[in-house]
Amino acid sequence: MLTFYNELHSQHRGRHEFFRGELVPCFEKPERVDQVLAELGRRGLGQIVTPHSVPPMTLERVHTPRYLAFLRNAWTDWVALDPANAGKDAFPAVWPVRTLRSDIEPDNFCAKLGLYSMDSGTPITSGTWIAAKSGADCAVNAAHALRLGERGTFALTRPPGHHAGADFYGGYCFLNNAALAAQHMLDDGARKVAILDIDYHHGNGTQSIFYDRNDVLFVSIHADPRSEYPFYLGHADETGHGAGLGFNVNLPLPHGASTQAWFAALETACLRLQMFQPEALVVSLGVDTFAGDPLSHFGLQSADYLRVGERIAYLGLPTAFIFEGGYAVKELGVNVVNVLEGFDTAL
Ligand code: SP5
Ligand code: ZN
Repeated sequence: MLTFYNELHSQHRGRHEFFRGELVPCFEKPERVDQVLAELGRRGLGQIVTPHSVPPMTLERVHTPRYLAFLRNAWTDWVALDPANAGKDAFPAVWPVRTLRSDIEPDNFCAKLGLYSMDSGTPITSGTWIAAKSGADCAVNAAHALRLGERGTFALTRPPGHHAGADFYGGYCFLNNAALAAQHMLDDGARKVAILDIDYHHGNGTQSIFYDRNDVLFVSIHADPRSEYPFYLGHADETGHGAGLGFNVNLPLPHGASTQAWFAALETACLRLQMFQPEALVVSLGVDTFAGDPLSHFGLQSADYLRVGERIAYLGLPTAFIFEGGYAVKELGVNVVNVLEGFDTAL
């Protein structure tokens, strides 16, 4: 396993997120990646390298220019509202739902925050842009290494990416690392790429980015959005649109689903991936399916993650793992590295 490590991840350091009427400490914190890096070192799972930066144009293959401009300037604009904002995270407080217009970008920065976001749980901080941009570099590097012949690569980065759409952030995500990885391989000559999203939460951003396309198959196993974030996308009847019809597969599981049910869904996912015959696979690797996760209600145990990696390896595809969610910080290293080791040692 060749790991690309985004050492600038810690530049994104949110203080709080809104939860039920109050500000609570962020679940998505730098210690998450620190734990995985430490465990990778202990287990000696192969080289850990620093990614090269990719041209800014690469981001525009997935995200809109006006969203990227917003995100790049967000912190400066936030502090320009009031110098005292330098000590506070930026949060939206107003959103252009349904009959309100989102085609005109307001001048007011607070209004921009709402235009480009989907929740109040995702703080923008002074280093958010640099962490997210270098994270995107990290994911694209992991994808490119597959094109150069690597069998398995890992993008160790945060903030995560799979909730971020072409022009919005949310769910702790700003740039869609998995989508950028898949798009990069297509731009480099791959004809078909698949994305398997095994984070506890539905990858609404990734789904929406590829929803009308047949060159990317998106398959996701996640908690039923009726009861879990992101709530407004991720149902089984979302199968794609236009040319993309049949190229989106959602496998939602009920609140508290058993580990057996989860692995049965993984089997279904793998069959669909195999039928698609992609040239490469991107895995949105969230381990918030862990029994001890503070946000989630599935029951996977640490040892189960070895089987997850093993099953993915049996697909026989060049695979880039992209780190997403997982908030049981103490066990995070073991759970993530178990997936990678299961992949490496299979066959
Ligand atoms: C990448 C990723 O896993 N994003 C998840 C975003 C979930 N945001 C909603 C979190 C709600 C916080 N709930 C606190 C429950 C405390 N028991
Ligand atoms: Zn998640």
